[in-house]
Amino acid sequence: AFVAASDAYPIPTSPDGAPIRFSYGTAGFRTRGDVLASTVFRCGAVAAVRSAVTGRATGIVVTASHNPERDNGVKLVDCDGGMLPVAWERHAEALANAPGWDAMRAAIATMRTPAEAHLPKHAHPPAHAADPPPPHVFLARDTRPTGPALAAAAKAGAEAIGASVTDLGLMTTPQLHYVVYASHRGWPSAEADYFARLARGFRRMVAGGTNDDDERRSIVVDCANGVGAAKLAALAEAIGQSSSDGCVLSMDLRNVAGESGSLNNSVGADYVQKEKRAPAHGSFETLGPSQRCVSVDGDADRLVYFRKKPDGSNENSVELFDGDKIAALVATRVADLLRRCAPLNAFDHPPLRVGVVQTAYANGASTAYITNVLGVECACANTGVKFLHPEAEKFDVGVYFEANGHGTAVFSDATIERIDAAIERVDAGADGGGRSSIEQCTDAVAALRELKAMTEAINPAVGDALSGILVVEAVLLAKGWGLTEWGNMYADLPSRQVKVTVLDRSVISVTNAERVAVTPAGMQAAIDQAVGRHGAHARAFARPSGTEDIVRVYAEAATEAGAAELAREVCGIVY
Ligand code: NG1
Ligand code: ZN
Repeated sequence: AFVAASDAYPIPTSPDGAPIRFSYGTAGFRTRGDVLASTVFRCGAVAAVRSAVTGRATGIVVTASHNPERDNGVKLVDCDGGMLPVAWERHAEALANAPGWDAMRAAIATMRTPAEAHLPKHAHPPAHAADPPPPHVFLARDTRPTGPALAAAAKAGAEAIGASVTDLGLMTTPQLHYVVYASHRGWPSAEADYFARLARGFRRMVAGGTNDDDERRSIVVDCANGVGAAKLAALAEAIGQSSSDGCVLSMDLRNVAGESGSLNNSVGADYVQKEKRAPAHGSFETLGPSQRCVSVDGDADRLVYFRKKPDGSNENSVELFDGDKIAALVATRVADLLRRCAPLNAFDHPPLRVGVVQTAYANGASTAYITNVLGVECACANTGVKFLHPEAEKFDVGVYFEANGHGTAVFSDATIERIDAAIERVDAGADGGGRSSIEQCTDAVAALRELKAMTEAINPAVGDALSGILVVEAVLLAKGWGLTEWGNMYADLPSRQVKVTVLDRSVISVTNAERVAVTPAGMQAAIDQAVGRHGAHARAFARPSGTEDIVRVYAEAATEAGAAELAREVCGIVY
């Protein structure tokens, strides 16, 4: 049925008549929306086959995240709510490019071989292995104009394989991940359950806190004219923004209109982080330097905070609080809370391992802060959430963020069980010494409850701008911090990120979390020499992008001039 239905979704051709080739990049297939129907139809089939193989529901999101509005893309969500196994990216690519019926049948047959199952670590076995449930796929899309037609293609592809499809309409990427994650665990997984969970976690994190200061309470949110706008409005409602008493956070949503062509257009987290400028729309130029602002991207899986530079040298240049700063803030709070929990003796045997996972793009000052000041382990992974998330899962509590603002905190199942068990003991007054000793531990109990609340406010499946905002706001409120105090954690080293266009970026191969070039011969030695000339704090690397046909050069140094000069030198070496 599938191969027959595929005739309605032919592979498009480029102007020279050759079929367009589609590749699965850092985050799925992504290109111009008007050529994607065949790919999305076939991805519907991949999601359905993946569901059949795992015996669990999978997910598919039609989105191109921070890309321009004319683009679209498709991200596949594995049955545990995480990313598709890397081996299956190749299967998806084989099916997307299969030239005819036989090639399609062969690609699907390969996916179905038991050796290719790659079941996720936490996958529960199908309830009735001998009589597996019919495949089931959750589907969502962002606000792009090509979204409805492409979502219909995804649905057709999955149904042609025999899957039932739950079309959730407009959703952020992390919402869809959460739906699949929750359904896998047998939890309520409707959109309302997602909002309720986040809001409950947030309210409990800030329990007892008050915020009478209007300026401290309000944040201005740049929604990138994307799907995050409507969802943030719903979230604001869920945390009780409109109720008059007890409101501790009020969100002023900007760039919500979603007029044609406005998505990610000089707005959104990617723009703000890369340009270090306030969004060009939404009247940000009228805000003062004390106003806390946050930008999300087109599918609301990234967030960066910012404020106007107090010196006002350029009216739109901003002080950025990027993914590194968010990770440092969250890790600090987790470490604080665990320290305060110590009198409860809940996490000593064995001690909880807390870690932060970064990529090579993390500012060196953040790595130094986490390691030397916070005393928390810091690991470095390859670029892309599919590499960071599994690294974070190696810790009991793993905080991971890419510098661009994509990340979350992962509490292992065992850690959550230990937190729950400790809360049960506290509630039963059964902490060895009995009720009186527990009452002596008021602060420890408050810390324990806040830790539990944080596990609820955070999206456990994947990085999520909505839950990220709640967690950052709750931590700032609890610490009594504004952006100045947050910024004082550490000062970023001056850095530059530059794109270099080369004939063939694949000649560059890298190792050691992408920080060292293996090929072409001599390139790394030349980079080392350049770095050596720039003294203490200098660091640089070059790697081929996984989402664009370019090489990314990154350099940092003790001074702005040094970083710029080092970046220029490394670009010269690459070129
Ligand atoms: P590439 O193009 O592979 O560097 C970019 C981002 C990643 C990640 C992916 C997916 C940088 C340096 N790289 O990957 O962090 O977000 O896109 O969207 O920002
Ligand atoms: Zn995104």
